[in-house]
Amino acid sequence: MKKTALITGATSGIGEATAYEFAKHGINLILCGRRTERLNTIQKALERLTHVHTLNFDVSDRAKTLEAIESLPDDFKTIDILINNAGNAHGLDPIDEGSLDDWDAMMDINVKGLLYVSKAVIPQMKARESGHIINIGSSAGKEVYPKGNVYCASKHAVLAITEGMRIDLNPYGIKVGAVNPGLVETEFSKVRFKGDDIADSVYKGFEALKAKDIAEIIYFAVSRPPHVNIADLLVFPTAQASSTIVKKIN
Ligand code: NDP
Ligand code: 8X3
Repeated sequence: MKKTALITGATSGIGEATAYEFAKHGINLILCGRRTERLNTIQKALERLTHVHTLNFDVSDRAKTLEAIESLPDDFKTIDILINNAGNAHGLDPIDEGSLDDWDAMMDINVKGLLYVSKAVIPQMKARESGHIINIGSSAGKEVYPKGNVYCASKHAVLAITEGMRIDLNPYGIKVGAVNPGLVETEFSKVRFKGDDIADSVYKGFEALKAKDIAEIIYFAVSRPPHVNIADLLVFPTAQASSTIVKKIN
């Protein structure tokens, strides 16, 4: 029987690459994001490989999130795999200089958005006593770096929520794990630096991870046998040793 996965943040980067990887393996897809045009383009590309449904909503909008997931047609109502991926960093500033809007965005999207989506999906997994949730954390969820303050806090929260989910959902046989990447070359830096020139320099001088590298790891995690749960993975590019140590060539 084909499985169905709901992926948040499927319009670019890691989420989009995971959609392609899952489609290759015949997993039915519910693709979520705010950019409708991109959702439509990806749906068109992947419909040749699998069944695809799109949901256009902002994860930080509680009512819209619950409404969107509630609106799923019968064919897509049973969600076997949830990939909580939507999120971004907004800004990189010392704690006293950070923008309140950036802080709100990171906590509302990376933390509360993940909770809202999970709240909408978990009851059916619990009722079926099966399901798999993968939260996309970050190396920033394991280590705080200069000026990373609130982004790091949001990703530390993702890790704590992952552990909490794993404990609370353990009686129901639901797998819960986190994949925590280091530097991945996506639109992430463009969002963080709001299109500033600095965004282009983030991945210069070393080979960063590609979104596909993480997508393949996510597929590996969801394709393990029923008794195996990959609980927590930290994935760096070879050039990276920690959040602040990256071997670069000029
Ligand atoms: P991208 O910017 O390429 O993708 C972010 C995705 O999140 C987009 O699809 C975007 O879709 C979606 N998204 C953002 N805000 C919202 C929102 N309010 N509501 C719904 N969807 C939203 O970045 P990445 O692929 O790199 O990031 C994916 C995840 O990986 C994030 O959680 C990020 O923190 C994490 N991560 C990234 C790393 C990196 O170096 N790139 C390293 C470690 C972790 P849309 O704009 O269409 O809504
Ligand atoms: C993304 C990795 O180091 O840019 O979560 O915070 S980092």
